[in-house]
Amino acid sequence: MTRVRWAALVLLLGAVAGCAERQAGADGTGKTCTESKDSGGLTVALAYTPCPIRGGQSASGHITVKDSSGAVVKDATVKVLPEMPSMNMKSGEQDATPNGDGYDSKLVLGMGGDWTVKVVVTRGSAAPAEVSYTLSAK
Ligand SMILES: [Cu+2]
Repeated sequence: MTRVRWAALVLLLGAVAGCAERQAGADGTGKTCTESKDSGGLTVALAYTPCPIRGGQSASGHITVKDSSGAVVKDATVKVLPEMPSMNMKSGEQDATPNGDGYDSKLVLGMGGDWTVKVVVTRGSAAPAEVSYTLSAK
């Protein structure tokens, strides 16, 4: 490849990267939505950013768990399991990491469309509590 072609390629790649950054800023990536569900005496809230989630991109999730008295549960094991029922499709399972008042997890919805995001909360030897959220990826 000649020097001129390399220069053109570098310019082209720079233009593509710049475009992606502008789009990320313009479509409100900072917006967070929260949904809450009850199961097995626990209230499990899922906050996710951006809202709506973009199909094929990694979003961030933060899960908080409260017991029936409203106390924050920080000693649970939390798993996140996204599925796309219409296509019998599953995305990568995530183990959420304890952080502050809850648990952090990536949320990777592999494509645009309706997803069921199952969150399984296990405490000690108790039966796991399971909640599902319906999230639409754009
Ligand atoms: Cu799919």
